[in-house]
Amino acid sequence: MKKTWWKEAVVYQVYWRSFYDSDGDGYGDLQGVLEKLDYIKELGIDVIWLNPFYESPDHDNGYDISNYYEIMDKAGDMGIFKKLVSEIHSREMKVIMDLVVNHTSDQHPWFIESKSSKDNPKRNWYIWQDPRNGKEPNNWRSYFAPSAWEYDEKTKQYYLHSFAVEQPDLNWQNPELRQEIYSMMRFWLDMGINGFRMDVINLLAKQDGFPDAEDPTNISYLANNPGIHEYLQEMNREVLQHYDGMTVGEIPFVTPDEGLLYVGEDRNELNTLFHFQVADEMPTWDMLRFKEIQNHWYQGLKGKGWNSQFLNNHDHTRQVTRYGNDLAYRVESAKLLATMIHTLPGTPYVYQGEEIGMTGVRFDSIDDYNDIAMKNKYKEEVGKGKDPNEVFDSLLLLSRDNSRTPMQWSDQDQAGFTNGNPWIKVNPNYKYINVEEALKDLNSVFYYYQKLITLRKKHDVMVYGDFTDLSAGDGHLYVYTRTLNETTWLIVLNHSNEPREYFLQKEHQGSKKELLIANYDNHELELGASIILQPHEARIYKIN
Ligand code: TEU
Repeated sequence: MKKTWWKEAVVYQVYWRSFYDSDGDGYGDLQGVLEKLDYIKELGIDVIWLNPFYESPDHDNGYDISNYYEIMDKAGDMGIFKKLVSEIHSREMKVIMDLVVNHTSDQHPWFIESKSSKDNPKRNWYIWQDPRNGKEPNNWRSYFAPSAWEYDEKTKQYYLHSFAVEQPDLNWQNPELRQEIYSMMRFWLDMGINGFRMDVINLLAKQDGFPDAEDPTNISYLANNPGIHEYLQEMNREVLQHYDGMTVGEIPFVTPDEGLLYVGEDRNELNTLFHFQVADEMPTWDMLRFKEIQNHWYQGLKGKGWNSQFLNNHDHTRQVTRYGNDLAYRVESAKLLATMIHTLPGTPYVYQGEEIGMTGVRFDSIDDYNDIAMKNKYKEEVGKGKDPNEVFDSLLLLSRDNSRTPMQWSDQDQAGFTNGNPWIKVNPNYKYINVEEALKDLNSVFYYYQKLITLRKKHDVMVYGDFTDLSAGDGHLYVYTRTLNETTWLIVLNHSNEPREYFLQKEHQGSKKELLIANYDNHELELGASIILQPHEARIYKIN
């Protein structure tokens, strides 16, 4: 495959409001990111992805934008942002921003105008429909609300919102709106940013005629609708192809075949994508399903398009809690998951705190939570008469706040995140899981990530090597090779709480091998017929 910087890169996601608070208001901020750039650089990161910091009433933590050209006070201001970009660049890193253009805030002046009357010139910038039999235009649900439609008393129509009521969907059929978005993208690219993570970008096109869904609870009808590829190709022609940026589309409800339509190298749309098959289909770890998903995507994109690898982000519970063992084997398991993500085909993402093995959280009451998705769901279910405690318990594992608690810098007050009152409580385990500890301990998760990232920089096989799964059918061991020209790496992972034996293929036995990295103190270089792996043990061998 064609070599490009974004295939070779490791991306670090900074959820800035929980990263580092430089001014004591309880929110992380851009100045805070700036102050921690050396830390990110030390890890070996190439690209920083910043979650949205545009002006916003902040109902959905910045994903409800009221002005695309300004920066919200909590985050800082344009001067600080420019300085941040230049400091990132001077450390030879790149920065990508969130692009949120499926919807705006209901406080965006465009929507205020659109809502003001049926003949307002901006009416058609959003999606308005007449009631059907005095009710919603159809039975669609939204991500965050029981209906995707909200009634406006004044103009007696409903508007569409795929997310919260406060996040009306833009009407991409309108060419004027599209041009306005393209100018906005140029504005930020011209300022020197290196690309975009594109929020739910496959939701831009809507189903013609707004038909009822057969199963309204399966909201995949919101995604991948006719017209989407024309929009993205136009966006590419008008904006993206004029910059050497990277684009990663957030693309839920997509199969590898459909995914290729977004990221195929001959398609002129996006560079790479996040699909959510793992997140959506695996509430907890399922080795067989995971292998199947990886194989599918590898086969589907092979030689034609590029994938991303991640197990968590600001919407999904921290990986060591959801998919590993955050108690008895927290450190081993955090390292195993890292080994896997950094050696599977695609660009790896590190979500802040993952590199020190931060875990999910369990607060006592719904009042300690902030996540609009969780809170709306709680209200909806309790409203139906369900037992509040049961509803609360059922929402804990997947609450988005699991990954949004403040970054744990030290064992000081508020984990060293802020001098003030943090906007969301810190995870009480900061006393022993924190950056200061990690940097003192040569066996820490942090240094393991650093080593993995260094390997990626030295060895093309980790980026471009062909992938072969050698462990089909095994529910605990994941063993695969990456091969590029004469070089072959063998990756051996025991994703379980018990020791397990792996029987090597004939051609991998014998002669001395190079052990490139391992998460147990172990130097077994002679590979016999089998190896015994400890719980959550991970090793990478160079076998050729
Ligand atoms: O998330 C969209 C979203 O809900 C998916 O990422 C979801 O996690 C996926 O479909 C798997 O189930 C994005 C942002 O990341 C999120 O924080 C925002 O709330 C949302 O869009 C609305 O902008």
